[in-house]
Amino acid sequence: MMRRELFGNGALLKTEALGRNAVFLETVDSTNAFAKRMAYEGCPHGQLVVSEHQTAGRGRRGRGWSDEKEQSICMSIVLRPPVAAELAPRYPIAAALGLCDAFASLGVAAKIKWPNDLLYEKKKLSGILLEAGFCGGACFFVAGVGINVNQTSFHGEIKDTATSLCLAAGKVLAREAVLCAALNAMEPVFLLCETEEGFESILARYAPVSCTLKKAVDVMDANGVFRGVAESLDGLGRLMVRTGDGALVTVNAGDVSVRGAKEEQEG
Ligand code: BTX
Repeated sequence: MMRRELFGNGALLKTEALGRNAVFLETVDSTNAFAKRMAYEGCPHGQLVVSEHQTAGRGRRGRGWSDEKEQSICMSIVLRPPVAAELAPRYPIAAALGLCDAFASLGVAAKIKWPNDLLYEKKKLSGILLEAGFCGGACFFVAGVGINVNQTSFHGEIKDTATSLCLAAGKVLAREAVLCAALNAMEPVFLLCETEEGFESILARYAPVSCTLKKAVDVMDANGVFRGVAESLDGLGRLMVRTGDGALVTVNAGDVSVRGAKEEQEG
């Protein structure tokens, strides 16, 4: 079990709001579902829900997320920023950048596969699921984060596509330290989402750690697959893809899967 006393005693957690109210669970269906229920009941900005295990961990677009008890981090954070719901797509981009900073501080140079997968040597270390809701006339977001921390092997469909911080860093990591590093790094990046200039500064930092931008990509939407070059992100974090006939197509994270054109990893 993660040691709660190591987490919130001020030694590791440096945030103003993220994680200052925290629920630690043994097992839950999904921390995102639990956090959403707390958000509807009025929990504060920054509320954290952590579980040792999820029985129905959710990925994007109906996919699942698996964990290994006591080896992973499954967490969700309730955000109540003073922004319109339309800005929601900025938040998974910000979360990915914050996690990338956190992993770098732990000695792991991860890359971000748009919109929000953290990869190490092309294998998935971490995934983010951003969900939004409305309550009391204001929107809230739930940022769900799954991190493979100390797993040394994976099974089933992710056997060859997943990795962990432990495998990448070559050592076992204290999950409390990883959790606090993640919260410490995400908080300032979430704040930057509130202004245009702030989000521009996120994009400037995102580009060098992206393994999608400037690459050929296959975009799969409801109508099929098209190929192009991932040129940039727009002010909402949507991917701008230049197709072979010169058109610039805006790609929404919720609608498509993007894959490196050389049949790399799907996400
Ligand atoms: P995603 O849809 O980008 O990725 C899901 C896909 O990733 C799965 O279909 C599977 O192929 C692969 N996968 C599943 N589990 C793992 C894993 N542990 N490591 C590597 N690859 C995996 C990414 O969705 C968003 C995941 C968010 C998970 C967090 S955990 C806390 C919170 N609660 C919740 O229910 N979801 C979020």
